[in-house]
Amino acid sequence: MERTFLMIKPDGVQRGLIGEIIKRLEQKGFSMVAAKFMLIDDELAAQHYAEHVGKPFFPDLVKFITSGPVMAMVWEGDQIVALARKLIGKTNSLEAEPGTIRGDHASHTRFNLIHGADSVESATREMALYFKDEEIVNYTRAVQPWI
Ligand code: IDP
Ligand code: MG
Repeated sequence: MERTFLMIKPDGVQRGLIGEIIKRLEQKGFSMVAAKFMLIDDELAAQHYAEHVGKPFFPDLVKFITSGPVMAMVWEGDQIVALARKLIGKTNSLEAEPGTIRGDHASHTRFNLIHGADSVESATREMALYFKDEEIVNYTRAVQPWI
């Protein structure tokens, strides 16, 4: 079973979409194994988005991601890293297909509601940035054999 790091961004929290987003992840058959409602400071933002330091959109991205509370989470499921990225939808608002979280609820590239780790390596790195090992809960949902 694979794990990934997912985070509802400040726009998702402010727009009251925490429940909607979590509902979609649950309906897909994924299991939440850790969650933290929190603020991100500039330092954590720079660590999280280290790959984007120096890009034109970086300053606005940091301003956005630190602008209000986020819901940081770890979810579990078979091939969840790639599957969650599909569920989330493409980064560019014009490419985020209807049916995806971004395609259905976001209309701008920066304000795109949810972050999802883009590879198993990124997932491991990001989980460690936000959670201690003991904050991730090991359990199996009773319905798992049917998923
Ligand atoms: P991802 O979130 O789909 O993995 P990344 O390329 O990793 O996309 O970019 C990180 C975040 O930076 C995006 O989710 C979005 O909020 C913002 N972003 C990316 N590209 C642009 C852009 O061209 N303009 C404005 N914001 C952008
Ligand atoms: Mg990314």
